[in-house]
Amino acid sequence: MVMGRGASRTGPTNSQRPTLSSVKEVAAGLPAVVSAWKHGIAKMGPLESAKTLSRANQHSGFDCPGCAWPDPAEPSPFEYCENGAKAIADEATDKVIQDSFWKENSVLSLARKSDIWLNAQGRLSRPLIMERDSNHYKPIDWDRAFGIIGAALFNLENEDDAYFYTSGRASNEAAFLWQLLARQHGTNNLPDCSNMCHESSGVALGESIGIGKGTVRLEDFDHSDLIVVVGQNPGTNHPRMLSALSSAKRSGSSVLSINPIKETGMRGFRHPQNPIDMLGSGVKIADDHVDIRINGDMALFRAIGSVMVENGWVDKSFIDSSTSGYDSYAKATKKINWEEIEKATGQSETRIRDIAKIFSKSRSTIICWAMGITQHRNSVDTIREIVNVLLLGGHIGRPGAGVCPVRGHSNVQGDRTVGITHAPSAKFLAAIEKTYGIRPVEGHGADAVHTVERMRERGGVFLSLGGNFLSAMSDTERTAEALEACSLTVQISTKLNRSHLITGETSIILPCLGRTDEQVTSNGQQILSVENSMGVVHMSKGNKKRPSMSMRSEPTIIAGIAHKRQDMAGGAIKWLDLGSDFSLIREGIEATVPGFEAYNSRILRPSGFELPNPPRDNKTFRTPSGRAEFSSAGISSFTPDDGAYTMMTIRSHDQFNTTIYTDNDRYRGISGSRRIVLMSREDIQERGFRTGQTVVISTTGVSRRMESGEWSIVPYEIPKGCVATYFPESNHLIPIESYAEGSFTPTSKSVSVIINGQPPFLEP
Ligand SMILES: Nc1nc2c(c(=O)[nH]1)N[C@H]1C(S)=C(S)[C@@H](COP(=O)(O)OP(=O)(O)OC[C@H]3O[C@@H](n4cnc5c(=O)[nH]c(N)nc54)[C@H](O)[C@@H]3O)O[C@H]1N2
Ligand SMILES: Nc1nc2c(c(=O)[nH]1)N[C@H]1C(S)=C(S)[C@@H](COP(=O)(O)OP(=O)(O)OC[C@H]3O[C@@H](n4cnc5c(=O)[nH]c(N)nc54)[C@H](O)[C@@H]3O)O[C@H]1N2
Ligand SMILES: [Mo]
Repeated sequence: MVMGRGASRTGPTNSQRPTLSSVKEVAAGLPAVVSAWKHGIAKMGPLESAKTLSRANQHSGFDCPGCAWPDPAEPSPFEYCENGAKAIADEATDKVIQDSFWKENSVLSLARKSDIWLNAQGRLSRPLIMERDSNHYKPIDWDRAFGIIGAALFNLENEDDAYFYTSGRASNEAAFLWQLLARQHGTNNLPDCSNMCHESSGVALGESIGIGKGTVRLEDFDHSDLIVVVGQNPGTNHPRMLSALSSAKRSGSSVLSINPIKETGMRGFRHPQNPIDMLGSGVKIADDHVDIRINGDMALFRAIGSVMVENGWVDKSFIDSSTSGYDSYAKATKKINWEEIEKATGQSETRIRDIAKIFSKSRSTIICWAMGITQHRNSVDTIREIVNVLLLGGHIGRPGAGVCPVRGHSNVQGDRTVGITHAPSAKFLAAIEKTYGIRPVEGHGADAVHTVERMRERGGVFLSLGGNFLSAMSDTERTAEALEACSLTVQISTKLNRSHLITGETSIILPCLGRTDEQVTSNGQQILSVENSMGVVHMSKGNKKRPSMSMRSEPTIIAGIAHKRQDMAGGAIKWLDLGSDFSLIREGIEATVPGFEAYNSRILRPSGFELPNPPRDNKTFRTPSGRAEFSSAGISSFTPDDGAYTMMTIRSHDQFNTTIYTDNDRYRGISGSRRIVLMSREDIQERGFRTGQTVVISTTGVSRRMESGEWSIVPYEIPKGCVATYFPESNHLIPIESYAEGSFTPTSKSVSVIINGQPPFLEP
């Protein structure tokens, strides 16, 4: 076992100070159009930009890789947003990394480059290997690469020492083959980005309503009275959701925002394709904003529920006919202590009573949430509390109402549906056994947190279908040690990132085609499919000619690895057929996953097809009681250690997860640096800090030292005691042992940190 090549795990620290301007009041509008085109033209050229962007989210085009927001039944000719355009341009770039690059650059030297620089080198175009004791990647042919990987898997003494990571851009077809490879190999170790993302939503919704997904359709937005957006920044991360919100507002809906920060997208929106909007001052989005303290949400929703129960503002007939556990919940609501609620939420009793009144007046309420809710220790309880409030009013299975966890990666929901899970059901495994004649192992495999812990202890073989595990995962140091303890790490990727530089003894990179690329195999042109955040499965067809002939489709690559492994280990899955004719994969999905009847024909319908959703379709709840379950868990909220702050790690406007486009965050008025700490003016004054002053952030409550320097103080409207930094840089400060109870999602939004002025750096 080696302990790595000594490469930097976080890259250089940009010590440049940020330039500050005012926070923007209106999202999208002309600046967004200009920015979208700037990114497109710089990376694809004007003609290609026009051609490629015009196919985004169209019936016959590709699914935008930018997020999982659904497309309207009749998409507009410009069904993309500024940030979707950035994601598309980033993938569809003409720039390709040449072979000479790998001779000129060792991984040690590459690790000293910034994330922006790494990503800007262009598409990965050739299979590459970095052999043991070497510091350089060099080209290898596909067959040899597959052979090395197949043998490494076959030679493992313990099948459970293999880990199959998935990032949420993988199509249904790629994801299904990936889990099939893992199951045939003999493990359920399928960590995925969902473990760091909406896992808490899946767990909580499964317990409360019997399905780990949302229950609203896009049309429901226009039929709702009240839309609550909690712990989510749609202006940046789901910009097309602002069109849905502004349209809902025109139909008479009210929008309530609950967030420690009043994000620009929630302030105002100017639809970039609506000429009236573009001339005017934009639509005001949030009618009211609750500036909640970080992780005060469970207390807030319990208190709202308490006021509703107290006043009898509940839908008795729904509660009687469709739910279970109401009495103990009602009892719990009577026990709340307003002083504690006020402390946790930062909101007064009077204010919360007013908010409860808003809920009580609504006949159809939708609650949307994302990472601000899912990445805390008590996330599962918090989400169940959100559901409690909806159950009180009967807002499940009614038009214009329901739960809406807004997914991140464009196909993260589909990946789960088709079997990417470390906790497969016995029913699914039985179907796999019947269809493929293999005997999958039972029981839970490793999720992301357990993957890090186990690989760090025992090493193994780590294979990654997309993503950037090193930078995305919490505790960068421990994650690096885990990857470096492996005998082999394999990355199937489109672009260069830090996970290619912090590797196992041997490291292999396999360049794959992305969403925007035409998928051609030895069997001709193929189509792929994905599922959006609202359970609609549809086709995705890229049209760009591949920038290099040596790139392959993801399913072809997976099948290549699986075929070599099966050659040695035995088995009868027709891997090479599956890897060249994707309709055969869809037949396999149809045979093993409910809801995919006639997959190959239904996928050709212009707007795809909807998967069954029992709570939404007919108020059926597949819980043990057969009813929706109220939760009466004790109220909890995060309290930082003495003298410490609660830190949330969030996204800027110019990044897609670990892919950083620029150092700017236009809506928040910050440019030139990402190493910033948003802090309230009151805290700044109390501590005697100055704007732009450099500080050191240290995590408290861990036995080892977790410290990170060169962060600049930025005054911001954020509750006292709460601070914010950008992910992924701040992953350095999140301990691997800090995760959500029940879902094991790293607590990226509640970290206890102390912040101290940084002594001036003295040249030795
Ligand atoms: N352009 C772009 N689009 C993306 C992505 C991207 O990086 N860039 N990433 C994609 C992915 S994978 C995902 S999961 C989504 C992420 O989408 P978001 O969840 O919107 O992303 P974050 O930046 O993590 O924002 C979290 C929001 O929650 C708030 N928040 C933090 N803590 C709390 C809390 O305790 N309570 C409340 N009420 N609010 C809180 C923060 O202020 C912030 O507004 O976006 C997807 N879309
Ligand atoms: N501190 C903190 N940490 C977080 C979060 C946070 O809010 N705070 N958010 C978490 C969340 S919500 C998520 S989803 C994870 C994201 O975790 P990941 O999904 O692992 O990370 P990404 O940055 O989306 O992965 C980017 C890389 O994917 C590859 N890629 C892009 N497109 C394709 C494709 O089509 N095919 C293949 N094979 N590869 C492709 C490229 O090489 C690119 O460099 O991060 C999590 N980490
Ligand atoms: Mo995510």
